[in-house]
Amino acid sequence: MRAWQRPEIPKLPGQSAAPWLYDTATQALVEARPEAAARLYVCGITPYDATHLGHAATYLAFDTLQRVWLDAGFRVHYAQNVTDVDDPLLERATATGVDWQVLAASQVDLFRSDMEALGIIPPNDYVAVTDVVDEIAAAVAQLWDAGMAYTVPTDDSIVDTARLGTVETAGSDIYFDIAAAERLAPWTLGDESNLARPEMLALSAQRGGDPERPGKRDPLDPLLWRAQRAGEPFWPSPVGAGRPGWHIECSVIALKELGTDFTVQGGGSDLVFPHHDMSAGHAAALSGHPLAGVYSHTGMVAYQGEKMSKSLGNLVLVSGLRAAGVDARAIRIALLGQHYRTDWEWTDAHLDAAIARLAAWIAAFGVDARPGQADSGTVIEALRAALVADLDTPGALAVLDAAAAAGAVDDPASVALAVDALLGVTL
Ligand code: 5CA
Ligand code: ZN
Repeated sequence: MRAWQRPEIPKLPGQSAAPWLYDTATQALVEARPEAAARLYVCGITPYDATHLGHAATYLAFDTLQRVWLDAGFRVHYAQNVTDVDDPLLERATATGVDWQVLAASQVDLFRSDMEALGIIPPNDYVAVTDVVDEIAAAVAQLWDAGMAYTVPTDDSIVDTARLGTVETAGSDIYFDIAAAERLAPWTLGDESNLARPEMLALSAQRGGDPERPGKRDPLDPLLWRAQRAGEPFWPSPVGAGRPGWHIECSVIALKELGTDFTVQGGGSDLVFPHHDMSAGHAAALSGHPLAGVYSHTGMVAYQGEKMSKSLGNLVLVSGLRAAGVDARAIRIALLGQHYRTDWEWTDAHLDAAIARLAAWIAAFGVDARPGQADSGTVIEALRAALVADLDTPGALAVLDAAAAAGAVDDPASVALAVDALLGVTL
């Protein structure tokens, strides 16, 4: 699928070191040092109610990571999915009387235009789930053949019988067998999330799982393939007519585009469990290798006291701010003003502060800035040092604020170039 226009990223003299990132799996800072090319997967949107500032903050964090890798001299291979068929999207389409495909297409278009306006680096591979359903079904069949999947009968599916070995699916849903995968694959439940079972059960119920469903071997076993239901989209497949479960989509797309054991798997902290634990489990079961080396998660942006979320409807949309005439650079600076791993709450004060910052930086480093005595090279190195240390964007912004407040630098254009390359803000 088409992504969006890539921003110009100037090449700077000198270079960053490889970045250090907090890894959710090992709960430690680790050096995200790729061999030649960094391979990054970030979970993409479920296309409705896009693009709110929580989404934007998450994609901006991984944009910053890529800018540091590029500045450190690495190539970057970046893949992202679009969950363009899943329960919440279908529910929204039904509730609003809009065709689900029309809803998804319009929201992906809006997301693209927001990402482009914010100067976010696009993925090299932007993959819609509906474009890889055959590959996902083949992966489900592979898990079945390997003894890591089982059927759960349904009472409301439209029976389409496929034969899996000696078993007739007879309109059954197909689940991942966590216990079998733990025996057969290099993976253990909780490897990424480090959560205990009671927390897992609670989160599974909140985040698309079905721990209460009868007939499952383990309440936490996630759905791999949902058999066809009346009024729902479906695809004929070797595992029966139906549609993909959620976690398997990201495993299949990531393995297809990036291969195994890629550099960083990313997304918001709401995806740590079950989504990233399970996608890593599926990928290990399919490939015999770990999914990724580092599991990186962004904090949640709240608004009016709660996590900004489509289901609550407490949203500030990037497109809304843009339509109100807000400079996209100020939105970017407002988001960069928070560390990517902290949970924080958006208020208009963040935007006002960002607008003031942008003006001060333009005065100090923009085309009309007059050179002075302070050493620009020191400012650029301090900027790099902040970002290398777990993407400390508040630290990077403080470096620029201090330099702007202290009086003129000797080469304002070189600082402006670094702000453009590393923070994606053209002064
Ligand atoms: N399609 C799935 C991932 S496969 C999904 O979670 N889609 S989403 O549209 O709900 O979210 C898209 C991305 O934004 C995810 O990485 C998610 O973790 C992140 N995200 C969602 N809400 C927030 C928020 N309030 N703050 C920060 N990040 C968020
Ligand atoms: Zn995902």
